[in-house]
Amino acid sequence: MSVSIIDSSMIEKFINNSEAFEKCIEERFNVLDVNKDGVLSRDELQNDTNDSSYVELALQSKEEVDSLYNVLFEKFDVEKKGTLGRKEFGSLMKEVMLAMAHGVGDTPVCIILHEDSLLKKAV
Ligand SMILES: [Ca+2]
Repeated sequence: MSVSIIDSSMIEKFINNSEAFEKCIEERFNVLDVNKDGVLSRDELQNDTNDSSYVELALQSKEEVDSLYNVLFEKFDVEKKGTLGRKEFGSLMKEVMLAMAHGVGDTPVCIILHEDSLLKKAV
C-alpha cells in the first residue's frame, strides 16, 4: 500500500475517463466474484470492505458498513435477486466514488491506498 494525496477533481477525472474506469470495474468485479458465477453476492461484495480504502475513508464501524450495503443493494439490485451483475456493480462503484469525491471536496486529503484499491488508479 502507499500513501497518496487526492482531491475531488482527481476522482472525478478518473470516473469520467470511462475507458479506464470500466477496465478497473471489470478487474475489480473479476476479483470479487470468488465463485465465478458472473454475479456478486452480498457476501462477495462485503468481503471487499475488509481491506479497501475507499470504504474505510467514509465509514468507521461495521454497523455503518452494513447499513451502507443495505442502501446500495436496495438501490442497485434492480431485480431484487440479492446479487449484482457487472453493470449494476459499475453503477454502484461510480456512485460510491462520486460520493467519496463529494466527501473529499476541494481540500486535498492524504489517504492510505492498498495495492488493489480503485483509487490507486486515479492518482
Ligand atoms: Ca459470485
